[in-house]
Amino acid sequence: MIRGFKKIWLVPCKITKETALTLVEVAVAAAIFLIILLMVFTIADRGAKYYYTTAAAGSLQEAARKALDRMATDLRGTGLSIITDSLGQPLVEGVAYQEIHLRRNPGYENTEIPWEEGEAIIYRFEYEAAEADNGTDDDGDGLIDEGVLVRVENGSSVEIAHNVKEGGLSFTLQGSQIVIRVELEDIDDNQRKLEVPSETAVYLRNP
Ligand SMILES: [Ca+2]
Ligand SMILES: [Ca+2]
Repeated sequence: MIRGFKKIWLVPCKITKETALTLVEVAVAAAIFLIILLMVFTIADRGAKYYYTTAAAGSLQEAARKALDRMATDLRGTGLSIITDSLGQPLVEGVAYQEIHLRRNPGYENTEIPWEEGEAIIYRFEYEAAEADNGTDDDGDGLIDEGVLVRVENGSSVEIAHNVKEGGLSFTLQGSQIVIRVELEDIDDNQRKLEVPSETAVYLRNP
């Protein structure tokens, strides 16, 4: 009699215990699954952000490289005494100029270079058309007082780089070299501001 009672009493107890344990296991498993899922999404999101930032920085570097190559080609075809500042004065060593004027070598004539016949070229920074020099973002692109790098040849101008940071263009005479520096900026798809400085040094062959 007592044995029978024990049997009847113990069976439901065992089922309840097992059921409760299973529910706890399911809850724990679900929680672990959610945590793993969250971690995967976080890593994937970071990866996507890193990709967009790297891609945007890469395109800025490429744009700066093209502009630097263009300016370097012009500078290699000129002479140290031919390059002046915006007022026509010779460059002073170590001073960073934001605008330079030069003439390209048109070829030799009786062992002399008739510089006045070479193309007159100017490189300078100008503010974007819808952007004024006022410390605010007038055109709403997230960049403040950004500009363009302009190349003027015999009076006609061409923009050779956009998103140039204010003060981000300079030409510095160092010995017989000119160091050209361009800093471009942009806002990437993650709304992060990128600033990419690039520079190159050009050795001037002509005096
Ligand atoms: Ca702007
Ligand atoms: Ca502005």
